[in-house]
Amino acid sequence: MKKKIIVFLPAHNEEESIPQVIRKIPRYYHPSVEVEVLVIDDGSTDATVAIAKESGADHVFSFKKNQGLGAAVRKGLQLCVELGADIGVMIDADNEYPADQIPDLVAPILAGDADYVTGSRFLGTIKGMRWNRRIGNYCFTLLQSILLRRWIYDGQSGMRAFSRLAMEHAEIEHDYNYAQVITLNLLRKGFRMKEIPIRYQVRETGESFIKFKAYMTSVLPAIIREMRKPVLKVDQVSEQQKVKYGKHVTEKYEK
Ligand SMILES: Nc1nc2c(ncn2[C@@H]2O[C@H](COP(=O)(O)OP(=O)(O)OP(=O)(O)O)[C@@H](O)[C@H]2O)c(=O)[nH]1
Ligand SMILES: [Mg+2]
Repeated sequence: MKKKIIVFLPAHNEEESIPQVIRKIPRYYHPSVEVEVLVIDDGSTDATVAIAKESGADHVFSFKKNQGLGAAVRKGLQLCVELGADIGVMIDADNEYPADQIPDLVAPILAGDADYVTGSRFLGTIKGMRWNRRIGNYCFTLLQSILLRRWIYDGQSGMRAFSRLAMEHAEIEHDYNYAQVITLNLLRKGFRMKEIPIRYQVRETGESFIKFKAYMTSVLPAIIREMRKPVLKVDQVSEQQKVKYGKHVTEKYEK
């Protein structure tokens, strides 16, 4: 049976870049997968929604008012589950991340080797990231590595894939962002994470939502809340995953 992959894009006023991202998403790259595109429009006031539909988005969900990136990703994961996805992929709508590498991102989940795969810019290539952003990325990634007691290369990636089980269990502690808290949450629950190298190119259009003060005052307290809250381990995740995404899928996929 075909595996359904839903690629979702959280988007806030990205009319210029969203068509380029949607058009780059590989749709028919293998006979045993089907790919759909979902846009989570977070109260955009430009033509993001109309342009996303024109560019081939299969589903568009709109928040009437801007809710924040954390809320948009939470909604994206929930809708992927409701729409019957076996795998959910999130990718930023600002055309900084390589949509053509989505097949590489989902491969470890299809193979049953991981539940959560992130695209790592620091294992791959980076074009145009400013030095302050680079330092911020290193610091927040190091913090996650320390809290989880395992090495992470890129804790703020805007390109990630989730197994269905991971989507069902992922909790996002705050509405402002998801990047750090979702990794802490999934790994604390025992999900298996893998990072793969990706190419990254800083945005050429639109505006970054990151503001230093808001980032510090929202993200740090949310990390503390996430680490303090008790979570249930998802036991035997690997066994369930192996049954669900058996090796035959991988073998077919690799041909
Ligand atoms: N839901 C939601 N999404 C947003 C918001 N602001 C930005 N986004 C989307 O989230 C994604 C990432 O936002 P960016 O502003 O590029 O943040 P970033 O990539 O971490 O930062 P940069 O390195 O500056 O690009 C993009 O697809 C945006 O359209 C927002 O307020 N709400
Ligand atoms: Mg960006």
